[in-house]
Amino acid sequence: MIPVITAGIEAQQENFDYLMDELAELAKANSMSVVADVRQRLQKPVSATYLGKGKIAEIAEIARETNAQFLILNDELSPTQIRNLEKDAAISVLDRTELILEIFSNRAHSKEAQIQVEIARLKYKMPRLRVAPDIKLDQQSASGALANRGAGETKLELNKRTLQKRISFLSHELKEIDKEFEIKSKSRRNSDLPSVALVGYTNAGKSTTMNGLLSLFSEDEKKQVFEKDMLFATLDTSVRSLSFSDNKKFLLSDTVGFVSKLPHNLIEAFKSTLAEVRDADLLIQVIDVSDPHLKEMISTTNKTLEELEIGHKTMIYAYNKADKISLEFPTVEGLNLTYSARDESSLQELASLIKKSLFPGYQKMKFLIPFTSGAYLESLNSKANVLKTEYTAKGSIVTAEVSPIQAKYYSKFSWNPDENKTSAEEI
Ligand SMILES: Nc1nc2c(ncn2[C@@H]2O[C@H](COP(=O)(O)OP(=O)(O)OP(=O)(O)O)[C@@H](O)[C@H]2O)c(=O)[nH]1
Ligand SMILES: [Mg+2]
Repeated sequence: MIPVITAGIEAQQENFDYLMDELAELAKANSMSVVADVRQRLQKPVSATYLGKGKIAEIAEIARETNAQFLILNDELSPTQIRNLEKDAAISVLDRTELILEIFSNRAHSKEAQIQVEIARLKYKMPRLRVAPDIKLDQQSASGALANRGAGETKLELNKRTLQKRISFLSHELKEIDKEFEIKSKSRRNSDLPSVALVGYTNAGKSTTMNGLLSLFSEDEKKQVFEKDMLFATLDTSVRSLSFSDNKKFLLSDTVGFVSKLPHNLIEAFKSTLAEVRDADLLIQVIDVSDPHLKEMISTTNKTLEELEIGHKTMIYAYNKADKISLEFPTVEGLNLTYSARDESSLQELASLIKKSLFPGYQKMKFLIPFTSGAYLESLNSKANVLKTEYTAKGSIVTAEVSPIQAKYYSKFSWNPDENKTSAEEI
């Protein structure tokens, strides 16, 4: 663990304590341990140095005493602020954005995630490029201060162009990968299966919930996704197809978690990964109910969804980890579920909430299918949830649960023994 100091300015900032606690968690996720947490109350950050003079001196002192390696700031700083702070406090400075980018970079395994993170890092770096004034970059023309500056600027231009080229190259690569994803997700969309996406704050238990649902529906261990007690365990989106025992199918996706002030470049870069969320028919927001900051976490998630331009969608609020505190579970109230992703009856409740939300308007109907229309009987058997089949002289009488579309499709066979017309019952 690398010793670090965290610091932040409380400038009419909402939830300041929460943000500072979160910053410490982010540092931990990056193998750093916080040896001191310095907070300053100011109207607004000092434009040249972010923190005030006194606080900087205090930090320099702490750094000397504790041997802290980095000073981590709670906001995104300007290049000048970072430079001045590093000089005055005599310690390397990282801002919140860089820290998040660093964690993402360490966690990225797939080619797509690696490219997305690298693009975000380069875009962060671009306006911060500078040429160290004491390095003579062009020995031949470094005869005077002005000449030196000119050479530096040229070098800077060159560096910028190199970065820009790399960003273009990576963006092109990403587009190629996305094309493959797009084909896959298009074929999924064409399959007409409704889709559900798990969203929420990082470490809330999305992947554990996904795995719980998967084991409820299938015994195939290979379908399971990675889950771990750490921030941003998941960076890639995984999609699985699930089928209820009555043949109703849907797609379930697990994706990257959110955190406050997620860098804008990172959100931009991850937009394609988050396409499954954008296209979902239903969102399940997983919340760690045992965390005292759950309200802030919900608002962080909702804000990030807004930033991703994910419009208003039906959302199940799934309050997870109820087993960690003395809360009764599972309990359901409308679209709110209190549960534990490690508890089977909880997962069954969640599955039935998903079913109710995804398949409204299903009805139980009776059909009389003449023997001459065997193909219809076959398709009913394979596509609908057939509850009962009776064979009579006139044909097969099938009782089945059907979707509104199916009800229309098979309507010419609908049969009611009493009135001889459609018999439908909401379920
Ligand atoms: N006690 C308890 N722990 C849980 C429960 N659900 C998940 N966890 C634990 O919480 C940690 C995080 O779970 P994940 O499923 O990886 O969380 P996530 O939301 O996918 O996190 P990221 O992928 O990092 O965004 C793991 O150690 C899980 O075992 C639960 O219901 N009860
Ligand atoms: Mg996960």
